[in-house]
Parts: sequence; C-alpha cells; structure tokens
Amino acid sequence: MLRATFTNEPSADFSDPAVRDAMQAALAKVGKELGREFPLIIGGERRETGNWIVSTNPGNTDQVVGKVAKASKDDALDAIAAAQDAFKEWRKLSMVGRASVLLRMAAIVRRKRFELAAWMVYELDKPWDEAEGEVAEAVDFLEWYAAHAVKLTERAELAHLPNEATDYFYQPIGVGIVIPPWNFPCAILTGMTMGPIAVGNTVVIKPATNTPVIGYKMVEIMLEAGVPGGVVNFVAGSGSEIGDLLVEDPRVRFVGFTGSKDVGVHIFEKAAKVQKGQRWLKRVTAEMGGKDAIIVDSSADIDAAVEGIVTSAFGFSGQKCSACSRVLVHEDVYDQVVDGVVVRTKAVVSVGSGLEGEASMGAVVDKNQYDSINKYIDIGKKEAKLVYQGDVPDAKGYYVPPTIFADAPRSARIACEEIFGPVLTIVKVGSFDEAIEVANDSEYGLTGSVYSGNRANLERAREEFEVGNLYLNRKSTGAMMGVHPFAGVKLSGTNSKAGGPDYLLNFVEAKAVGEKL
Ligand code: TAP
Repeated sequence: MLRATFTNEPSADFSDPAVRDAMQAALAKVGKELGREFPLIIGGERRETGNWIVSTNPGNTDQVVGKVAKASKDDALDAIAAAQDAFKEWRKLSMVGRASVLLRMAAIVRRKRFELAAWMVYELDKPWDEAEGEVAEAVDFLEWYAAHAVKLTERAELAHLPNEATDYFYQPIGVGIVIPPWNFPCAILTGMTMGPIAVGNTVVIKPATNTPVIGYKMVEIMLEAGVPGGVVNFVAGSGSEIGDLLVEDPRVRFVGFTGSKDVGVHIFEKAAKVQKGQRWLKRVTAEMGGKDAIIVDSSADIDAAVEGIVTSAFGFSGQKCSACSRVLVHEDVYDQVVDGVVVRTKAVVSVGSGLEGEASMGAVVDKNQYDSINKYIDIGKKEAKLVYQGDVPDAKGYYVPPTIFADAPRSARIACEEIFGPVLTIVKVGSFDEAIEVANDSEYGLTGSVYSGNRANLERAREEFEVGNLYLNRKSTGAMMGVHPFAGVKLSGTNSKAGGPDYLLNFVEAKAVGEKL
C-alpha cells in the first residue's frame, strides 16, 4: 500500500489553458462560499463560541473570506483534554495504519488542489502558482512522512551480548501544540500536524489569526481522511491570548512552532519551565525568521545570479522565510549585478490582485505588515540608495511595490533586520572572505546562496556559511520536501528539518530493552 519510493508532486502548469480554466472554476466555486462561519473542532465536535475571527482578503480588504470561531481559554484547555484522551488509543495503532491515513489525506488534497489553492488566493492574495505549489508541497509532506513513519518501525542494529537479547525502538510521546505561520498555512500546517500524528501523537492546532479558514479546511480533510476526532483538534484564537496557556499546560509533551524569532524565543522559554504536575521536559521545535543572503562572487555567472536574486527576493512578495533579502556582491561585478537586478525586476515583477492570476506579486498579508514594511522602506531611504521601486495597483489592498536599495552599509538596519516583504538590500563587499563574514554576521541562519565559478570558494561556503539550507549557484527559495530538508540554525530555529529523514525523530522517544537469556 505504501509507495516504496517518494517523488515530489508536480506543480500545475498555468500556461496550459485547461489548467487556467480549472483554477478559474475553483475560484468561482470558492467565491460563492466566502463569508461562511466555521466552528472550532474539539474531540471531533464542532463548537461555536459567539466570538469570531474575521478573515479578510488582503488584496481587497472589503471581502470577508470567512468567520472562524475564536477560542476562549476554556476551549483551549478542552482541546488539550481531548487530545490527551485520544492519545490512549491512537498511540496503539500500527505505524502502517496511521501512515495509510496520511496517504488517504494526500489523495484528497491532490483531488482538491485547485480548490485549496483558491482559498489561499482569497485569504492571502497568493499568486496562483505559489498557492497551487503550496498544495503540492502539502501532498509531499504527507507522502514523505507516511513513508518515513513506516521506516521508523525498522529495528536499529545494536551490538549483542552472548547472553542478552537487545531491542531498540521508537514510541510516540503524547500531546503536542502546533502553532504554524500564515505564510504557508496549508503546507506547513499540514506537515507540522501530520508528521507528529503519523508517529502516534495527538495534536491541538492553533492556526495563525490571518489564515484560519484554510487551516479549518485542512483539518476538515484530516478528519475526512480518517484522523479520529481528538487526535487532531482545531482551536483558532489569538496567540497572545491563548498561546501561553497552550504552551505552558503540564499535559503538553511537545510544541511545534513556525513563525517569527521573537515569538519562537518566547515559546521556547515558556516551554522550558517545568509546571506543577508536569512529568517530562517538553520538546520544542521552533523554526523562525531569517535575513537570507545571496553572495555574488567575482567569478559568478551574472545572468544566473540576477535571475536567482529576483526570483528569491520577490516571489510571494518576499513573504517566504527563505526569501533573499540581502545581496552581498563582490566589487568587481557590483555595478553589473545592481543594474541587472533592476532591469530584470522591472521586466518580470508585477504587482496586482492574486485573483486575476496575472501579476507575480499580490498584496502583503495585513495592515501591520504593510505598515512595518513601509517603515523599513522609509528607513532604507535614509540608510542607502533607492535604485528601484515598482508600481502598485489602485486597489483597496495592502500592496507594496518591489523595492531595491543599493550601496547599503553592512550594518544598515535594512541589511540586518528581517523585513518580510518585497524589499531587497544590496551591499558591496571587497572580497569573498568579506562576503562570508558579512553573511555570518547575523543572528539568523536560515537560507543562503552563493553564485561563484570558483570551486574553492564554493567549498568554503559549504563549510563556513552559517545557514541550515545552503544553495550553490541557484536561488535561495523553492526547497522541495525530501530533496532539501528545511530548517535553519542560530536564531532561525531548532533545525528540525521539515521534509527530511530525521524530522519524525522530534516526536518520538527511543526505548532500549535488554533481556537476559
Ligand atoms: P508570528 O507572528 O510569530 O506568528 C506565528 C504563530 O505564532 C501564529 O500562529 C501566532 O498567532 C502565534 N503566536 C503569536 N504569539 C504567540 C504566543 N505568545 N504564544 C503562542 N503562539 C503565539 O509569525 P508570522 O508572522 O505568522 O510568520 C512570519 C514569520 O515566520 C517570519 O519571521 C518568517 O521568517 C517565519 N517563518 C519561518 C519559517 C521557517 S521554516 N523557519 C517558515 C515560515 C515562516 P497569531 O496569528 O494569533 O498571532
């Protein structure tokens, strides 16, 4: 039943008119469902709370995508109780049995790919290809974790004693809280939830407040695929209101978080404190922000570097944790690279409503992000030279133009702080040594790329560039599950490596048994 080998789910080709028609049909179908109310799901029961999180389209702020019940503290505690109860039985199911639920979910997600993508077009103003690509990534997470959960049942080889039989195997650990970000509300939420569930744990999901509707849709599919109520629970609510309560609860065994550095550090600290009645140390996987750099060496293929920089910087409006936000260019090729990046951005980056499926960038996620990015653009105008700023549509949405600063000092705020929008900062360096030094002079260590024709420099970067995901002569975005296991180092995260061979080990504990013969 389980696939012996894993292959990545191919993305749809939107240059094919039939594919575009399918996406238009999904947008029309979902368009008729906008504005509906969605409950919490606790122990398999739907629950309304009288309070709502109203999710709107950031590209058209008058458009309500849906209203999702907002959890109170009691709702959150009930969800933990339901997960604790469900753990008793779910942990006993065979790994193959649980993995088959993931494969069933993958099949449903695959069938609903355009519909799920359409929900993200409405809820995030995500461009069609990015939204559909994310759905394909959710399929990858499910099939990869299904296969790797089964692999975990293989007994490890141990040394033997002549008169003792030894055994070593993995067991699930318990109730987890899953706190995903809004930027990949389908794929990351699915991976963070179904990985731990595959190996026998139970989960309470608190979706990001900006994207609760797509979160609800994914949980519905989990239940449809056969995840029992209670094994997965859905409590939408504000992180600042119910986050600490969920993380601190002594019944919780692990916390999976993906989001900003500040919130991740806060959660890490809260989870570290052993609460009254708690009988374990909590595990935390916290995958956080970045200030991802692309280095362009003097020997680089400049056209390839320019293409990689522009794609990495402006895809999904720079709202990917892997987005390139600073470029460190050797002085010998500096002018060529700056000119090339500006020319290419003008040619290929356009801003417009995700709904129309034409523009390469949609709106940014909400007013807070819009204000914060614009604040950084104002700071950048004082710190560096604005070399390009594109246009935005005249629409009621949070549209920010692609913006490029050059000649930035390495210590400029726009060169050091995560902006998480379509703002690119270019810094000139005098040597490859200096490029590596500037790249590493950061609290973050998520992704990085090096464009170079010099083998020695590429090998130096392999060893010395302090990132969790390094790319040589290619863009810094577009990690694929199973191909580029993904997570950062330093204050970019706990390096849990989503979509990698070790990810599931974060959610099991190993037991060694020795039996005297
Ligand atoms: P955050 O603002 O940190 O929010 C992430 C999640 O944490 C949301 O569900 C949020 O809920 C919740 N939260 C907020 N305060 C909390 C608290 N006190 N306790 C528990 N949960 C709390 O990040 P974001 O804006 O959604 O996402 C963007 C960030 O994620 C960027 O920094 C980006 O680099 C990073 N990111 C990293 C990765 C990886 S793999 N490293 C991948 C994607 C994104 P509310 O929405 O209710 O506030």
